[in-house]
Amino acid sequence: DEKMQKVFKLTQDGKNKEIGQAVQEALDAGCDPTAILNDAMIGAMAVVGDNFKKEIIFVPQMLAAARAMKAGVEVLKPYLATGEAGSAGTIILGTVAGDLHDIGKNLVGMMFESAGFEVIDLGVDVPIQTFIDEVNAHKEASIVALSALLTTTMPSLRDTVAALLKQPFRNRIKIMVGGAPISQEFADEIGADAYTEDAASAAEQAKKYAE
Ligand code: B1M
Repeated sequence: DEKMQKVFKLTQDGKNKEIGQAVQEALDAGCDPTAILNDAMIGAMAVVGDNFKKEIIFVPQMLAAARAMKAGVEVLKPYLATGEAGSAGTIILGTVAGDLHDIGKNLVGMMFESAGFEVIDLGVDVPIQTFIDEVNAHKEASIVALSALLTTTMPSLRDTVAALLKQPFRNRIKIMVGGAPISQEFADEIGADAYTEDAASAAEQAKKYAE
């Protein structure tokens, strides 16, 4: 579809000024919001990642694509997040130390909110101690959700989970992990309670914990 193609291209080319309107046009034309997100925007990011690996593009272009994706998601957000915010519980969310990627984490946060959770988003490059302090500060929190996007920050995810498991609050929280290089096998190995592949299934899992 032409409208979807445009969103794809503007994400890939990092056109953060134009993308909002293109997303709106796709929505107005009846394109499915989830398809716009998955096929057009995340699809474009996969191409961007590929081109980066092949050294066709470099960090600045990757960053521009990320900005465009964020601008596009802002327009999509009301169409994706349908649930009522509030009462399902509180989730502490962040990208682990050493890792600056936040688009996937933000989508996970959005889906949690949409599933009725209060989300405390600690951002990116979050030190282990910050996670511990925030869980202590929020007695109502029942889930800690950790994102890691680099093979080089998988050890950081491992260390964060290990530190959380040692805390007195361990029995009060479930530890959820995810991100492109993470697998069920790795999650099991490091002792996380749950691994999910994408934002929607992360929210499904959190809902199961909240039941
Ligand atoms: Co980076 N980067 N990056 N990058 N970047 C990748 C990840 C890479 C695969 C590109 C590539 O080489 N093909 C590669 C990693 C390779 C590896 O690990 N071996 C890479 C690299 C190498 C780097 C740098 C080292 C580059 C450099 O400086 N030389 C550097 C590292 C910086 C750091 O973190 N310390 C770097 C920097 C950057 C930017 C800052 C420029 C930018 C990020 C901007 C930002 O996030 N604000 C960036 C980007 C944009 C990418 C790619 C192109 C896109 C990432 C993205 O947003 N994808 C990426 C290539 C790719 O992904 N194909 C790449 C879309 C997003 C929706 O997907 O985050 O996977 P994702 O989230 C998914 C799932 O993983 C899951 O749900 C989401 C979908 O619903 N999920 C969870 C995520 N967290 C979850 C948590 C859960 C459950 C599910 O439960 C708690």
